[in-house]
Amino acid sequence: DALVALSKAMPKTELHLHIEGTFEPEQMFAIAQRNQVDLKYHSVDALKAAYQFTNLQDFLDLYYQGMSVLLHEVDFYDLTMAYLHKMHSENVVHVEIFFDPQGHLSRGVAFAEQVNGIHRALQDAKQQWGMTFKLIMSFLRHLSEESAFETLELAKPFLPLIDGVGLDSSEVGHPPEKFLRVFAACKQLGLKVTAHAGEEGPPEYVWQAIEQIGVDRIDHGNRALEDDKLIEEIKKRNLTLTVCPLSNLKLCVVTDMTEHPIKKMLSLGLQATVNSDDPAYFGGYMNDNYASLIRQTNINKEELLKLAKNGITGSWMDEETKTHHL
Ligand code: ES4
Ligand code: ZN
Repeated sequence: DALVALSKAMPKTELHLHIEGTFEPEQMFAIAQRNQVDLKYHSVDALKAAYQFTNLQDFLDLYYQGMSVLLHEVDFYDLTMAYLHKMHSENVVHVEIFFDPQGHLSRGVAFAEQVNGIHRALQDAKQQWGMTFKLIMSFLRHLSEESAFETLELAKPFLPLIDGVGLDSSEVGHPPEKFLRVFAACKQLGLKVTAHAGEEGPPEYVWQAIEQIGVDRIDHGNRALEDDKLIEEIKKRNLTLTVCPLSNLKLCVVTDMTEHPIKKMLSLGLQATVNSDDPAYFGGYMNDNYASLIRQTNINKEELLKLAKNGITGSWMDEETKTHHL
């Protein structure tokens, strides 16, 4: 209908996207073959059939298996370019993408191979289409803070290519405060900071991300809605929430899209945005996320435009670039 058409046509940003989560089964098998790596699943259909998750960990187990075929710079380039090509076709004008260096370092893939491949694709997309970007390295929270510090040390020669740091993977049992010192070190280096919080974890983890880490935004943040004081704090600090509707549905953070709280977030005055998280695993890219919200919630035109605008104001673009995109 008309709103879906509008959502497709409007310029959009992606602020919450794991590049390893854009690995489509067809490309995964092609790169596996090229690199002579064995996948546990033996066909595209068998792999796709496994994409049924009841929680975050179910998904993460498959996500780490999938990324295990990425070995060389060109693999990271091809993965990123395929994603950026799709996003250009969906009128996405700016992307801020996460990568998980520890998920590759543990397999002997050097930091340089990862970051150079991803960054070269981002530069090519900027050159070809004027698509702007930020690159965010994410620490795996199920690993130790010491491992995060080691990763930061390996990243140091590449800091000109990296804009910020994030915190992802298994949330419950791994609160933000576990990474207090490494995030302080990142800030000292001038990096922007975000963290997944309140996806499965309690409001307390969102408080920690804000008060102890001092995040510049919050990834997900759904469970912040359980705490009125926390809602006020997020508003006071003008923190953007990078909300991921189809992800929330696939990982059972919401039971049905009709129950998705994004309208509630907007009505509370929270700066919510729409993002795709791990689109190859969750059943859709940017436009699919908007279409699903439009069809399943009674979101209106003003809310739609506000979500897209929040994606620009909540991004880490400089002010001049924001003005250019607004
Ligand atoms: C993730 Cl949806 C989600 N949550 C936490 N960590 C992640 N890594 C990749 N996708
Ligand atoms: Zn995520």
